[in-house]
Parts: sequence; structure tokens; C-alpha cells
Amino acid sequence: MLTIKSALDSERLARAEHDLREIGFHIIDNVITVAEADEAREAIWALVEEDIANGRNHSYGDGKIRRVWAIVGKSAIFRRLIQHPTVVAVWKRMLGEDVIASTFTANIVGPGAPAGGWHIDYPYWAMQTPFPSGSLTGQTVWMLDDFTAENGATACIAGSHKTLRRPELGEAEGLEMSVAVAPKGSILFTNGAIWHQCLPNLTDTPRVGLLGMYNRSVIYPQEDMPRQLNDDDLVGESDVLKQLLGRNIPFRDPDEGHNWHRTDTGFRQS
Ligand SMILES: O=C(O)CCC(=O)C(=O)O
Ligand SMILES: [Fe+2]
Repeated sequence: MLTIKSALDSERLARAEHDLREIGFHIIDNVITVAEADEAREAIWALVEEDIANGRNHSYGDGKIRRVWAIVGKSAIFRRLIQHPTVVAVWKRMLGEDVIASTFTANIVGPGAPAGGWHIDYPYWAMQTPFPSGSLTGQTVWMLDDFTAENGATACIAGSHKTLRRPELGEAEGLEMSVAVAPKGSILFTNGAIWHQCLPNLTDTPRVGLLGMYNRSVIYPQEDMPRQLNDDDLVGESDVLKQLLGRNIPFRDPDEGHNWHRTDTGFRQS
């Protein structure tokens, strides 16, 4: 079980919201314990080995940065983390009470990896500029290792989300960056429109992070979240998990006089 070490009080929540709107990012230290971070890290490592055994190579950055996709259904620890109360509180505040998850993956920056490359996150990269000024999406970087300036920590350009556009090639290189240095178990929250990247890993140890993206419910998720847990697995799970997986979105059917909801394989009547 996850131990919730401290509830996010309203003052801290207001600070997180302010920073995400004005600066574009906010760090909360030690959201989970080192033991919990280690449990999640081990679960990711098992999935990496499974991917390798199955010939799946979701890597970039000279093959040294590896993604593990669609993790929420693959271990109980990820089902707990995706709906962690601190995370849900922040994204409900930024993205609405009916917030949904867009994607939940791991990003592993291996030894000798180059920088990931400056970018903005989905759905912004799929959109025309200028972006709308309200937040559509937010990124949750779970640090499953200490993040340091040497091991591939995430870097952001403060205030860049306010440009409402993507960085031109090379544009971000000359700008001052903020590096998310924090202990294992901490979270970096970012506004999805901020210019950011993972830095090069100059050490001989992989840096493991989880990336939980959350959207306003009107934005189609990046991964097919409703399909990642089947109906049987969801029995006994929380309403917030069902909401995050997009199982509660009502698709109106005015002719039939009821709504449809997503299941793992299709739709059901509500
Ligand atoms: O792992 C990180 O530090 C950030 C990766 C990232 O920005 C992404 O994959 O969109
Ligand atoms: Fe990103």
C-alpha cells in the first residue's frame, strides 16, 4: 500500500497552481518514500526486460533513452501512482474536476545518453499556433532515482509556455534553463506547453522517471487509456481511477435516450 505521507494543504496547492500558470513547473519533494520509488523502479525494470525479450525496442537518443509504454495495467504500484491524491489534486485544479489521464509511461535515460531534445508535449505538438492560453495538459515526472544535473534530469525554460508556440530549432539552446534536481520519490509537475527536455546522462547509471500526462477531458488521450485495464481488473478499483482511464466520459445518444461509456473493448450503456 502507498503511504500518503502528507496531504497537500490548500496553501501548497495554491503555490503549485501559481507556479504552473506563471513559471510553468513546480516540484514537490518526497511525495512517495524511497521504498515505494524502489518498488516502482523494479517494476519498470521487469517491463524493460519483458520488452527486450519480446524484441520491442522503444528507444531514441542513439538508442540510449528507452520508453516503456502503457504501464498502468502492468503492476498494482502504477495503478496507485496514477491516482495518487497529490497528483490528482494538482491536475483537478489545473485541468478541471473531470480531468483524465492521457498517457502513463516510463522514460529511462541511460548512461551516456544525449539530451532528449527541446519540445512541448501532446496535444500541443499536434496543434496549430498560437495555442490557447488556458492549460490543456500537464506532465507529472515521477523521479524514481535522485535527479541530478549530471544524470539526465528534466530541464525547462521558465515562462516559455507563455509564448503559446513550440521552440524553433536551436531557439531554446541559448536560453537559461531550470534543472529539476530533487530526491528520489519527488515529482516535477510541468505545464504541457513548456519548452523542456531530459538532459544528457553523464553518469554510468540509468535515470528512471515515470511520465504521467493528464488532459482536460475534452482532449483525446495520447494512449488508448480506457483499454489498459479490462472490466474485470477494474472491479473494486476507485471511481477516480475509472475517471482517469476515461471510463466515465458520457457519449450522448439522444435517439436512444441514454449515454454510452467506454469499456476495454467497446462501449456499454449507462
Ligand atoms: O524524462 C524526462 O525527463 C522528460 C521526457 C519528456 O519530456 C518526454 O518524453 O516527453
Ligand atoms: Fe516531454
